[in-house]
Amino acid sequence: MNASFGIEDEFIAEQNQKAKPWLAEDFDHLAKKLQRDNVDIEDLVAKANSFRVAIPSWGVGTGGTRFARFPAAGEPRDIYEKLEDCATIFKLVRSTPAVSLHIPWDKPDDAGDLREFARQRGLHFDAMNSNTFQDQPGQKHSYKFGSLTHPERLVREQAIEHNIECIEIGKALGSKAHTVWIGDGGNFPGQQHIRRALERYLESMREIYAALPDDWRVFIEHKFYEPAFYSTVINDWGTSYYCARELGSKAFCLVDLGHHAPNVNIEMIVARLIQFGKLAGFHFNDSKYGDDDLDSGSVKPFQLFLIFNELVDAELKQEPYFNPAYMLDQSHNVTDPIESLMMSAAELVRAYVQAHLVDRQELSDAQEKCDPLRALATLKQAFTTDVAPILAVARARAGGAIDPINTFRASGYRQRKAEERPVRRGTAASGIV
Ligand code: RM4
Ligand code: MN
Ligand code: MN
Repeated sequence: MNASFGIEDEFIAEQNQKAKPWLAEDFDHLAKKLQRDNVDIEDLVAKANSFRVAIPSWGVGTGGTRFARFPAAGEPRDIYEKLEDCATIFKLVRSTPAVSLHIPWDKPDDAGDLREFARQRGLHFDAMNSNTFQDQPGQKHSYKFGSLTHPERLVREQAIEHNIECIEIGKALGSKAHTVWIGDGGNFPGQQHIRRALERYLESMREIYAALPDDWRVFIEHKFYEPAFYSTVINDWGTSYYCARELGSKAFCLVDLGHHAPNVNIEMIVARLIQFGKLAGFHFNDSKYGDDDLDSGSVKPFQLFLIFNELVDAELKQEPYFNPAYMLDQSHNVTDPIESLMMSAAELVRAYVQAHLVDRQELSDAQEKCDPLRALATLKQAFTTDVAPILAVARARAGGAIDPINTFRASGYRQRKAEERPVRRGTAASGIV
């Protein structure tokens, strides 16, 4: 590959220089304020620095709705260019060293070469993702009426094979988990025998499970509707939990925030899965109506905080089997994907740090003494604390940008990529379509 433009460390340092004086002022002020409650700001900086969230390869391309996709200049055209963009995000925000691949969208010709390309940029590979919700050119059997639960054995076998291939590729890339989301279900009442479809799912998943290396986990991702608009096979966390239990100790339940009906209490689902030792992790995004794939924290930041409140509570109590994998899963239709992903990563760190600010003793006392007002006030106290200086200091100390979005814009990265990446005719869209 020809030399390609990258944002230099010196450029980031130069940009940071401009923001340093006011950041120091805000940081000192916040440190004093927190000190009054016996909170050491340095502990929170350390927490911010320890937080990690994976970037989905498909998130760095422009997404689309079922009406249209508006491609932007300088979008990545293949997995190497996607990794370049992921490396840029990592450089600026420092909390995103892992990338999650979707197969066959990102199927590498040479997994060893891809792994090395990632390693040179400080990146590694998070969970693999299979795709049996679309047909690929040249594919023998269609997934129009399902994949792992299709009535025909041959279709199910093809879908199982594909998942096993994802695991094989993942092994070569150093991944340790495989996520299965299927679109299987029915669009009409009566289309599918509801119980039989779930039996077939389990039968197929057992074969995939058997192909997992000992140190791998498999993540079951539920979703209440779409593309099946009447009945979806893995429609909720209860079904997911049942399947994970049936499969065994390497199977866990993954929570994609957008895969729930509006107003569902997702933090409760999270708490339940933690309690049952089956929480796989997350696909973070936000939504107003359904699987909107909006940027994390853009619509319901308080919900995000309450989810992290459960996660931090479990972290501090060292709950067994608690090892959640964090990933973003968003579709960027009207924003620059790199900017959206950076802002979303920061929103997660914000929620994580704020959740660490919750006075757990105070909360527990309020709960035990049946004082709901005090309990809510304790949560609100943490949620309304502006921890932005902590996030910025954490990023800057790790070599990242104090202001990632403006540093990115000032670098001219996207314009440079528009020159380096002219549209290749006939190439598929790189985001979700
Ligand atoms: C699905 C689901 C999966 C993701 C695809 C692209 O709705 O969220 O996690 O792999 O979209
Ligand atoms: Mn998802
Ligand atoms: Mn989704």
